[in-house]
Amino acid sequence: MKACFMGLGYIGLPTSVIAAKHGVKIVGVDINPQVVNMTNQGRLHIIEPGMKEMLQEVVNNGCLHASNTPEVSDAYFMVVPTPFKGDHEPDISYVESATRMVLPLLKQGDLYVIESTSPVGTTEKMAELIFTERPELRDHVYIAYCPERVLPGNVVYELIHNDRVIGGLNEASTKKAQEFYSLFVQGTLHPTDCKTAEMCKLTENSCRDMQIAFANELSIICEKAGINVWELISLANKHPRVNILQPGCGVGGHCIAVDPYFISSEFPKEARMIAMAREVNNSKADWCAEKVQNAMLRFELDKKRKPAVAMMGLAFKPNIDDLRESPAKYIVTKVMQKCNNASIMVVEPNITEHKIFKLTDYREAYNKADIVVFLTAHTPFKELKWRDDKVILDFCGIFRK
Ligand code: SAJ
Repeated sequence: MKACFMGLGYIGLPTSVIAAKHGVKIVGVDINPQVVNMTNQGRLHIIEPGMKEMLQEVVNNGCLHASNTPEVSDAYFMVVPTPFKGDHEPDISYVESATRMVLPLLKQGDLYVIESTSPVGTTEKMAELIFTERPELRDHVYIAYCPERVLPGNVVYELIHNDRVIGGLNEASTKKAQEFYSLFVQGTLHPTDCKTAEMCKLTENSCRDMQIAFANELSIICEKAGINVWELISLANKHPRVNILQPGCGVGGHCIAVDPYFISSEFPKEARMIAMAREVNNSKADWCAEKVQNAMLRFELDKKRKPAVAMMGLAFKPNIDDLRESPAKYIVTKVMQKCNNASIMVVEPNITEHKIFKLTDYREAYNKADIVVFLTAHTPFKELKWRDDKVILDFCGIFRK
């Protein structure tokens, strides 16, 4: 069995490495020459615990190699980005161009799978593209959608153990795709049709976005009411059927902050709560930035001098180095733009250097600052002791009860 993975990013690379470990011969394709070179040298271009050793092993034993063009295989996987454009409409052009690249190689009996998060109807659209260009393949290739659902940072475990949803263009395609994933997935492979599988991925991330929006909305209400939101949530969660997530300074990353728009842009009248959750989570970052600016102004009025401010955390979630769509980074930038004469220290313990922000050690910043703003709940911050002599804005529950 030989498989061709189109896209060697955060999902394509780990999936192809795990498949190679389970006996599938892999060609991984990427348009970025640096990614291709590094992969062929057995060097990991992403940060993912446990992945480096596995990549070295499958490259050294010849089970996986990278290239900038696809090769004739038995199965083809589209694992490329699907960003949004304009007014949050999904952009499936990468899926389409990856499909066009493999089109000339497809032959009878092959499997074609989309893993990229995609708007409903994408698999059927790509099937039409394939059959228009290669009419002789109609009813002779297997086409399916199988979304990934792994959590960055825990990918090796989740790729093998999570259940997966597999939606074929027809039953034969679903079965063929199930056969492939059963080579390395120990979780259950749930069969469905391709539209349901597409919607399922969008639903999972929209559900989490809505639950976080509920927590963020509560945090704003509690602030006005003078209630500790962390204590409140922990108490409410003692109810056997209540499980509220944690508020923060907003929602970031390339999944939860993006995927709900794939539903709301296509169903704008119907997707009212989904769209509202996005608004609530986006506006939480502005609310936090405003709180910081107000605290700075108050300090200046009271003390007749400008405060030293520590902004703690830039990553989009705890204990990672990923700043994509990070609300923390957005807040730091906004505060810096509004208060350009202020002394602002920026802290991110998971990266050593940043091309825009000069980074300060977290202990030093905490000691020196008059105002401390906790944006990302990185574990090292939790060692710090509460100080009554500082103004502390704890947006992510470092000192939660
Ligand atoms: N967040 C909160 N409060 C919480 C949980 C998260 O504010 O209680 C924030 C985080 O700080 C972060 C954002 O939400 O800014 C997203 O983080 P996350 O850990 O919830 O999710 P991601 O984006 O790293 O990964 C999600 C996962 N989806 C779900 O849990 C439903 C993952 O399983 C998916 O594979 C991934 O999206 C994806 O690729 O779609």
